[in-house]
Amino acid sequence: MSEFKMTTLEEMEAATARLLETGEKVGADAWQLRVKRQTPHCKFGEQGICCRICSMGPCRITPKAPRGICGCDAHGIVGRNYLKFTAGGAATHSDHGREICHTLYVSSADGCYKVKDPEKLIRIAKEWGIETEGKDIYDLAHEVAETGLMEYGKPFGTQRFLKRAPESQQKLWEENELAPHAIDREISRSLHMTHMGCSSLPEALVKQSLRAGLSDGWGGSMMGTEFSDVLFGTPKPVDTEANLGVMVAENVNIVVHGHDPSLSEMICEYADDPEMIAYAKEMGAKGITVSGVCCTSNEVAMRRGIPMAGNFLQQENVVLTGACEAIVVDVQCIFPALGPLSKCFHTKFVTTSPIAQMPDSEFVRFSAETAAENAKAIVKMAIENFKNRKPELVHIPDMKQKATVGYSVEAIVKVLDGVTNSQVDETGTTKPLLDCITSGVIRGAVAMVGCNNPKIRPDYAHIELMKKCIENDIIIIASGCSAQAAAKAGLMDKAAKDLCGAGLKRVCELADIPPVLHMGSCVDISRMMVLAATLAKDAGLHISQLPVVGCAPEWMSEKAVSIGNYVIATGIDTFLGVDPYVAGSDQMAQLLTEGTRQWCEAAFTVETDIEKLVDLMIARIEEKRAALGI
Ligand code: BF8
Ligand code: SF4
Repeated sequence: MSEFKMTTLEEMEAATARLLETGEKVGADAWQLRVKRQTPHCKFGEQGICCRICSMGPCRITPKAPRGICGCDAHGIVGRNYLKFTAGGAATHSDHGREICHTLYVSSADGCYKVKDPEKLIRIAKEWGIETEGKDIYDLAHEVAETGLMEYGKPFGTQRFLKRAPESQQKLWEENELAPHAIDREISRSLHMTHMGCSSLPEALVKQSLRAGLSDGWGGSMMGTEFSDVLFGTPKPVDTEANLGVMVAENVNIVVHGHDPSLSEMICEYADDPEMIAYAKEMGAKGITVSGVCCTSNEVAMRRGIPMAGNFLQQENVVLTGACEAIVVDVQCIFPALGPLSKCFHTKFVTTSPIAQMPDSEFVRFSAETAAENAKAIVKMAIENFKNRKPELVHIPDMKQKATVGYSVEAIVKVLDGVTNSQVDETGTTKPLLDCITSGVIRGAVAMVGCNNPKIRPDYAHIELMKKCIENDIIIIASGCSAQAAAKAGLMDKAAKDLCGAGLKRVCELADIPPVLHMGSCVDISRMMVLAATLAKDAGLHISQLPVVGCAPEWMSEKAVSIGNYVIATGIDTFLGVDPYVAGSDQMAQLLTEGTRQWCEAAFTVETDIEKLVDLMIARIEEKRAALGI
C-alpha cells in the first residue's frame, strides 16, 4: 500500500549529467572536471609527510631523507599537520559560535533579532549560575551572550558546558589534561605547538588535537547551537522536501548557502514579506522560493521547513539549473567556483561576510546591526534579476523527496517519551529510548555526519551505510551534508520505515518518526554530544559503553577533523571513510586508531572500503552490547 520509493544514486547522477550538459553549452567549469585535472594527488601531501612551516623547507620525507632539515621525523610532521588541520576546524566552528553570541548580544524586543525560546535562555543562564529572577529577558540575553563571549578568552578555568558530561568523562578529561580552557587559547596553543621547533612528539600533538576539538564541540559549537535555538527557536519536527526539484521554475529562486542562521533567517523573513512577493509578481514571477545548500539549509529546514536544494557537491548544480536568481552565501564550504560559474548564467553570487570574500561576487556586507536592510536589498536584487533569465538554459530536475526534519534533543526525547508515557510533561525522559536499546528493539545508534568528497562516489557512502544500519535495527541520527544525502534519497520520509528491521520499524510507527533523524547542521553535532551524555547519565554508564558510534564516511573539511577529535574525546568510537593524511606515520596512525583509548575510551577506525566500514560499525555496536550483557 505504501508508494514509497527511494531516489537512487543513478537517478541523481543522471540529473547531474543533464545539468553538466547545460554547463558545457555555456563553457562552465565543474568540480567533476577539476578533479580529473588534480589527480593523481601529491603522494607526500596524501601521507601528511610534507612540511612547510619554516622557510628552510619545504621538506618531504622519503626513505632516503627520513628527517627534515631541522631533524623532524615523519611522526612529528604528520602530527603537526594533523593538529593544524584540527585547529583550523575548531577555529572555524567556534568563530561561527562567536558570531551567534554577538547576534544574541544585539537582540532586542523591537529589533531584527528576538529571543524566540526564552525558556532555553533561562535554562542556560541557570546552568551558568547567572541570576535570572526579575530580569528583563533581553537584559538576561545580553548577560548570557557576554558570558558566552568570555568563554573564548577567559584567562582561567575550563569550558562551562563540560559540566554537561557524565562525571566519568569529566574525570578522564581532567586526569589526562584534555579539558579545554578558553577556546581561543586552545587554538593559539595549537598553532604555538606546531611552530617550528616546538612539539614533534605525536602523543602531545594528538592530545592537543583532542583538546582543541573539545573546545569546539563542547565550547564554540555548543554555544552556536544553543544560542541559535534561543534566537530562532529550538527545532521541532517539521515537514519539508529535498533535492533540486524543490526549486520552482516560475518563481524567483533564492538559494541560501553557508552556515550562520543570522543571515539565512533574515533572507527567509524578507522573502516571505508580502511587499517583496508583490514585487516579484510585478517582475513577472509567480512568487519567491527560498531553498538551501549545505548547513545553512539544515538550519532553516529545521526551524522553518525551508526545502533543501542539496548538499556540498551539489552547490554548482543549483546554478546549472539556470533558474537561480541569487545564491546568497556567508561562510564556509562555499566553492570559489561559484563566482566564475555564476557569470556563465544570470545568477547573482552574493557574498556577505568579510570572512568569506571571493572574486566574481557581489559583496553585500551583512551585519547583525543592519540585518534588515541588508536582507531586503539582497531579496530585491534577486527579484530584479528574474527578468535576466535565459529561458533556453532553464532545466530543474524533477526530483525531490519528502522529509521530516527538526529532531533536536528536546524533540527526540519528547516524541519517544510520548510513545510510552501518556502524561508527557514538557521535557520528557530518555527512559523509553534506553528501554528500546536495552531490550534490543533498537540495537544502537550511529551518528552520521560530514561532507561529500569526490574521493567517494557522492552520497553513496552516506546512503548505503544508512540503509544497512536501519535494516539492522540501528537508528541513525544525522547532520550536515550527510543529513541532506539521507533526505534527498528519501530516508527522512516517515515511509522509509519499510526499509527497517522489524524492531526499528515498530519504533518508527509508534513514535511516528523516520528512521533517520535530522539533528541539524555540523555545529549541531553538539546536540549529539548532549544526547549521548544524557543517555549515559540516565543509564549510569560511561558514554563509551553505549552502543553508539560516529561515522563520517565522505568527510573533507578541517571542521570534520575537529569534530572527529571531539567525538572520540567524548568517548564515542568514530569511523572514517577518508584518511586524515596520517598514513605517513605508523605512530600517528596507531595513536589515532588505538592509543587515544587510554585517555578518552574511544578511537578512530579508518576504512576506505565502504562495505567493510559499515560491517565494522555494526560489529562495534554489537561488541558494546555484549559487554553490557544486553
Ligand atoms: O559544516 S558537512 S561540506 S556544509 S563541513 Fe561543509 Fe562538510 Fe557539508 Fe556544514 Ni559540515
Ligand atoms: Fe623542514 Fe623542519 Fe622547517 Fe618543517 S620545520 S620545513 S621539517 S626544516
